[in-house]
Order: sequence, then structure tokens, then C-alpha cells
Amino acid sequence: MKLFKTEQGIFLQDNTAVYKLVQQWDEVVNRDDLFNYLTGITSTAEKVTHNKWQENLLPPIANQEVWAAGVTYLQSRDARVEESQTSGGSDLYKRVYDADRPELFFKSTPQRVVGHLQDVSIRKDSTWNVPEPELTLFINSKGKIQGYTIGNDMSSRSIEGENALYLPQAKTYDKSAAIGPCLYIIPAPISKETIISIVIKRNGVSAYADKTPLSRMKRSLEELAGFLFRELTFPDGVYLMTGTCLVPPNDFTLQPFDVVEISIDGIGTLINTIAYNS
Ligand code: DO4
Ligand code: MG
Repeated sequence: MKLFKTEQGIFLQDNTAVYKLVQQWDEVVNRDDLFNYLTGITSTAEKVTHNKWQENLLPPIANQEVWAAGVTYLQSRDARVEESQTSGGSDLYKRVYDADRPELFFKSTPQRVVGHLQDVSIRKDSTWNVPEPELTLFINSKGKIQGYTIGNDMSSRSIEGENALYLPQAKTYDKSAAIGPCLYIIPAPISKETIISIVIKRNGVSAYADKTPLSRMKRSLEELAGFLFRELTFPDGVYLMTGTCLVPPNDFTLQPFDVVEISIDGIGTLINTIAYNS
């Protein structure tokens, strides 16, 4: 099942049927058994018969913070070890990859998040910028994973590479987080065989493309959620980006008008165009 947030309201897609919900986003999603709750709703909710419901999609978020995990794949560790050679920070990434405690960082407040077909930004004071395609968890206020979406953890590699203490500036700025196009809710945990893929198009032509199965992730999704909830409460639930495995070659940096397409099996495709913030 897929939940979409749009300017016209909240829509639930169940195979080919679409329903309009009357409830507010936070009230719908923050549940112990979201899949069964949504299944129940289909017997009473208004069925939608036109196709216009998908127009004007918003990011599937209301009061949720967005957090992120880092260095959860070997590929991310190795890329960061390399980019931080001159700053002397490379040991940090090796240690966090091997440590029991994962790297978790605050990524975004809801108002800085963009959705499908909206622009994501690169910083004007950054010379090396990449998207990070990440499976993103929706975790309810009790710490239980209830759904999944696609996340783009936009990142400045030049700023993070200069000094690891600059991580919040490399990661958190207006429109640096994209999630969408929907919240995907299934009755069982997402399969490790799920494929995450990315294509970056420049002038309509692929400039970088790659894919990975989720099984390459070193840590479990429950482990990441468990650490996030150790000393933090999230009354309306929270989104957690789970780290990237797909790193463009070192000579690649994003440019305005590049189009980033991230797909995850079952969830769909999140498309964003690169821009500078005005
Ligand atoms: O260590 C910095 C951030 C890592 C990250 O965002 C990732 O691995 O996806
Ligand atoms: Mg990341």
C-alpha cells in the first residue's frame, strides 16, 4: 500500500484502487499497525475515480524530523576515508564502520524537506556535491518501523572532506533532503534483496548510474532504529535515512539542472532537479 500526500489531501493506493482519506497526516501514520489500519480504512474511505489525485505531490511528511545514518555500507566508508585524507579525519570513518554504535545525525526539519519533482539544492560555497540515494524508514513514536520511502541525502563532499566537524553544514541546509514519492507500507519487513538504483541525467543523458541490493548494508534496519530511540522521543514518529552505497566517481559533481532519479523496488522513483537556493 502507498500513502501519498498532495495539495488536495492524503490518498491511499491499494493496488489499482485509490481512496481519499479525511484524517490528517500525523494522525494516520503514527500507529502500531499501520498496514492493518490502512487495510481497514479501505472499507469506509471515499474511492477516487479520476487520475488527477497524483497532481501536486508533497513530501510524505508533516511533523516528523528527518534523521540519517552514515557509513552503513563499505562503499560509503571508503569514499569518506579518501575524501578526508588531507584533513586527517579518515580514521573516524573506519572506526565508526566497525563500531557497535552507528553514526546517526540530524538531517532536516520538515519545512526544509522537498518531495517528488521538486528542486533539491547544492550549496553555493561547496565545490563537490553529490546525491545520496537511501532507503528511508518511517518509524512510529514507539520506535517500530511502519513504512518506507525513498530518500536523497544531498551532501557536500568538499565541506565534509575539509573537516568532519563541518558535517552539519555539509548535510543540512535548505532543500538538502528529498523524500517521496510516497510512504510504502507492507505487512512484513522490506526484503534484503530490494534494489536501490540511481541515474543522474545531464542534458537528458545519463552522467552516472548505479545500483545496489539492500543486503550490502552492514547494519540491520532495527539496529539503526534502536539506536535512534535510545534517548530521543518522537511524538509523531520520525524518518531515518539509512545511508548510501552508491557513490559517483570522484571527478563527478552535481550541476544546476541535473536530474536525479532514485528508484527503490516496490516504492517507486523519486525525481529531483538540482538548483541553487535563491
Ligand atoms: O559520515 C558522514 C555521512 C555519511 C552518510 O551520509 C552516508 O553514509 O550515507
Ligand atoms: Mg547519507
